[in-house]
Amino acid sequence: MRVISEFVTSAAGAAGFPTDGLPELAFVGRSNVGKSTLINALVRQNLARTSAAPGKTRLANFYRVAAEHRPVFYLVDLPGYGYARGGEKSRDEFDALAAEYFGSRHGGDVFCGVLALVDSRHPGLDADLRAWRWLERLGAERHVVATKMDKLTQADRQRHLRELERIYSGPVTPVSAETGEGLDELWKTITRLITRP
Ligand SMILES: Nc1nc2c(ncn2[C@@H]2O[C@H](COP(=O)(O)OP(=O)(O)O)[C@@H](O)[C@H]2O)c(=O)[nH]1
Ligand SMILES: [Mg+2]
Repeated sequence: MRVISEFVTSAAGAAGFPTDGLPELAFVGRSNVGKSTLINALVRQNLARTSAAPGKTRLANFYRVAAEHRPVFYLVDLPGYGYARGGEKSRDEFDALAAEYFGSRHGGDVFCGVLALVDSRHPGLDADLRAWRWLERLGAERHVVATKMDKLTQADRQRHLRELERIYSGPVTPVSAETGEGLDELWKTITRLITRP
């Protein structure tokens, strides 16, 4: 599959969000869960800035993506939530910008789906569940992605995936940006999420 992607803009608030009405796919998850790395793996390009030090993305970054047989859409890299050492500040930044982002998208003209990323090593974290419920109240189309599967032992893989599917009451897509596991499967889900029913 051919994928063409480009950085479009960074926005600190609604005034900076794109206005051309393309569908959007937002990446939501804790700082350091692997949002930017997964974006790069999906588009096979070094598009999003990644960092070993959590809590670096303070803005919503928009990337325009044209992939074969799919509508052109924006990938949206939102700030991570729940980075303890950043304290309340980074949580507030996620909350404020995410609320503004989803507020402007929900019920508006822009069609927006969400990938909720959770670390496969830590199923059922409070911060992840809070974000998941919050997205539910918004009525957003959501799908759970378990990141960093390469870090799990064979025994933990099945155990953690079953646990995640129980907690989130539905299918979870296991991925690894390191090995490429699950990326083709995830592209199928993305196509569904960015296509208006
Ligand atoms: N082993 C492994 N490390 C990963 C994977 N995805 C991300 N990472 C690492 O996790 C750290 C945080 O990734 P990043 O994409 O910046 O997280 P973000 O804060 O959610 O955008 C970086 O050191 C990445 O190299 C993965 O699939 N496997
Ligand atoms: Mg990031």
